[in-house]
Amino acid sequence: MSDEQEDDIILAELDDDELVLQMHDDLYDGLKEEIEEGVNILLERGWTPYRILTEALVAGMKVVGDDFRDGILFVPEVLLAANAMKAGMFILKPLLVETGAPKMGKMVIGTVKGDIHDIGKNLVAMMMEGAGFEIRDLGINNPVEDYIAALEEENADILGMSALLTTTMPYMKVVIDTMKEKGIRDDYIILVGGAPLNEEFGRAIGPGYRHFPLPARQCNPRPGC
Ligand code: B12
Repeated sequence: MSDEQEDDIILAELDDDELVLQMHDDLYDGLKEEIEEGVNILLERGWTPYRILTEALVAGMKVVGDDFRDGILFVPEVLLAANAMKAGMFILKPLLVETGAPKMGKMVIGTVKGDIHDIGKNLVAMMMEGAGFEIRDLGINNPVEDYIAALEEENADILGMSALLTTTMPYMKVVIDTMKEKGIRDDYIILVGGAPLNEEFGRAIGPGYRHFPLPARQCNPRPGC
């Protein structure tokens, strides 16, 4: 969309449906200030924080995720979109705590030892948070001990691991095997992700592989999901 056309749109003059669609476009274009404005307008119109999160932000990010997967969007655009989404989440987060979005469970997530690629992990954490999961984000470069300690401390339901390098993805198996040795593997749903992973790898290391975006309802609530 050209700047001229963009200038013509006054968000406050759009009706709710038009505004939500415009916010999807603005997220796609990484327009942080417009997202903040849209969120505030919907709040003023009486939308619940949870409805704004799911219908305006999460639904918009799904388009971004799909287009990234399909090679239509590239890393810089995804980063901008994630940044805009974060700005919207920043407004909504305290309100969500107050109003209580449905709680789906607790997830511990981090990139595996040796891997510092965290863009995808951050996106997944944000989307899971948007879907109602409480997130303990361990950041990058996590040894197995950190995952296990956090799972126990948090009494978590889900472990999420991310790896972007062919040299670091085998570490996921180290984590899963250690969990098996300790007899705690079946206490958790394990999700793995990262560009080099595929379904075959997922089956080989244990957990069923799910490609992001992952709507919570698609996650089969049993070990091995
Ligand atoms: C950005 C980037 C970097 C940045 C990372 C910045 C950051 N903060 O993340 C920097 C510059 C630091 C970097 C460094 C390196 N990189 Co790099 N990097 C990339 C690049 C361009 C994009 C990765 C990315 O962010 N994609 C966008 C996100 C959104 O996608 P994603 O991570 O795949 O996540 C999606 C899914 O996979 C999934 N997902 C991800 N995690 C999880 C977790 C769960 C639980 C679930 C359910 C889903 C899920 O959901 C996400 C959304 O759809 C890729 C190339 C590429 N096009 O992939 C190379 C790439 C991954 N890097 C590569 C390499 C080699 C390196 C270096 C070794 C380079 C070097 N010689 O130093 C270092 C390694 C550093 C290290 N130890 O980790 C190679 C890996 C090759 C290989 N076969 O292993 C790639 C493929 C580039 C290439 N073609 O050679 N890199």
